[in-house]
Amino acid sequence: MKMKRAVAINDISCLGKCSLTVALPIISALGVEAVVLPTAMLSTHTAFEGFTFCDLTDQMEPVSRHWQERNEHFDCIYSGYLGSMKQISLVEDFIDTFKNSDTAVIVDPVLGDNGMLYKNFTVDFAREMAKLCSKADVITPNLTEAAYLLGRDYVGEGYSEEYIRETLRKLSALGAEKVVLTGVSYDKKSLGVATYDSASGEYGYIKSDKINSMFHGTGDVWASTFAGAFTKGMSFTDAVKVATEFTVEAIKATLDDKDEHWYGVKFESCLNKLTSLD
Ligand code: PXL
Repeated sequence: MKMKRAVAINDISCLGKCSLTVALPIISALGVEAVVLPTAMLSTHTAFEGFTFCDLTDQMEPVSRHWQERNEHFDCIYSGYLGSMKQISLVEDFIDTFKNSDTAVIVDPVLGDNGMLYKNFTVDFAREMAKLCSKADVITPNLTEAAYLLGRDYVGEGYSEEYIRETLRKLSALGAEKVVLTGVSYDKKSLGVATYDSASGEYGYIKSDKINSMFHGTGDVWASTFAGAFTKGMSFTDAVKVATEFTVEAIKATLDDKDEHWYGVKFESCLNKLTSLD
């Protein structure tokens, strides 16, 4: 049987367990060929002090031109952390070039967390990211990213189900058919992801236990698992479930070592859950 193929457009944080060092093993474990288009190389992710940053923007066009000459095909285009407005526009061009009727475009609009933008990101950058979201079939923001994409205040707790549904509809109005909002919690004990499929008008909420520890890179673990599972052919709802369960397992596997392993989750010990999926 022909293998499905996803291209992950993301940075490579050499140490730190996020972006491509997470996307590659997870997508591969799901039995999907993982192609990478690296946007930058950093010594670590940006939550470490003193990271190096090598911009790879000028490599993105020649790499995609070579693939275009070869008539390469992607079943999924999955973008994550992008370092500049120029890179956003290059990803838009990439989608215009490679998206076919059977290509799923998944944009994880990486902008920030806990109400704050990541280092070096601005409100203007978030506005450009919202434009990229209009080219996606599925977008996967957290609550912070949703606020910046929609240009409204961040509400981190105490919101109603109707507020979340309205947020999902507004996010979908940016242009993506399906929206996943991560990090949604209606009570102290649980945390989950809220979904909206504008084609069917269906809302969903996949709940899991709330773990009172913060780890970096869990958004990338979630989005990479979702991208791999969706590309593999799972339904939107099933791919959301697999991604949520896998991320929670990976967080639980890290709890015994949470101070030393603050920079990312130990997803490696859970990869067998993905390789065993049909
Ligand atoms: O996990 C998101 C992410 C991806 N890439 C880089 C980051 C971050 C979050 O801090 O710094 C370089």
